Amino acid sequence: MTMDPSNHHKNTSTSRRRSRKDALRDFLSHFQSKDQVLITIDPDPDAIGSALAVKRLLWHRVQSTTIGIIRPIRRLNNQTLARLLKLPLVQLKQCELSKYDRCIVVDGQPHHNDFFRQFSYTAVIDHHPLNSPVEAPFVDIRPHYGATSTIFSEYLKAAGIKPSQTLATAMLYGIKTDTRNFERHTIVEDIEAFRSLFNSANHNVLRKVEISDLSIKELKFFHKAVERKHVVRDRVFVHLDEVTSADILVEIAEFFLKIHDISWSIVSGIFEDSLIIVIRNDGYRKDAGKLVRKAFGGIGCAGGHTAMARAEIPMEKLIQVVGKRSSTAIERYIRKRMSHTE
Ligand SMILES: [Mn+2]
Repeated sequence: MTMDPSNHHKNTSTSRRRSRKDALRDFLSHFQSKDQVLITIDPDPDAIGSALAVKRLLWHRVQSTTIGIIRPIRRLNNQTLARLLKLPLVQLKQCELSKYDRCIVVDGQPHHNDFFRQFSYTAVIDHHPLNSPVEAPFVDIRPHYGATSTIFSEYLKAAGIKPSQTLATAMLYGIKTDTRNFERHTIVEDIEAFRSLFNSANHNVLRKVEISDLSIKELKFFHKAVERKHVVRDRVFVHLDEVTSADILVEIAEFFLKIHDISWSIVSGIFEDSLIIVIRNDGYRKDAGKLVRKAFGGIGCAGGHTAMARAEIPMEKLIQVVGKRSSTAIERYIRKRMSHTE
């Protein structure tokens, strides 16, 4: 950071630093050396990074800290993060909750879900909007922050702690995911936290985590997609029949956009008795949302933004229009609708 020589800046930054130290002291004052502390999280990257930061802040200050996740980790990227960094995350069991003396929730608030609601929290540290009042001995909620990990990078700084590689990597990934690589809701504090964590993080792990969004089972859909694709000028169309999740359609739609002269990718499949059509384009002078509403808005629900859109049509309705449930008929229908509304 550049130094501003003016006194005004000096004063504000000094007072801010002092108040952060006060906040840290206040936070720590709620814990005693005999405490067994439970940190509860809904395990997304920002919550994981924040919980690890709490664990570090309370290290050697309390008897034990446990990071309890309220559900199994679903996203493959996050599973990869936990596996590569060997993160100490514990799936919480109802019967074991009574042994903890103090509970903390980070990157969430007590009323956010039924699991959190059962605890009487000692501390709540979060960045989500404050829609209903939060009562706890220590509350630090900053809705203007892009990530809770950013708040914790300030606590670590106030405590004079240099984060370990594992901690820095998890917090950096938390900030990157919550701000979608600074494409949304980012303030200068998030960028400053990113900068201060950057050199301590393991960028090889981070890269592997960020690209790990496929399972080996899903490869068969890629195989099918490559075999079945229809290229019409700068558009790729693929219909995949039954799929095991709608996410695979998104992954395949994004995959085809990697082809340098393809501008549109239109990938469809049947999931839970609806036809789902996922559309991606290069985002230049195009409007996927408008196109999809025109093409399919009359028969199903359709919407999106300039570069990404999606339509869902109940199979019952689709068959009324298409006549039969065959792949070729469905595919031809989608292609026709998409070209009529150019
Ligand atoms: Mn968050």
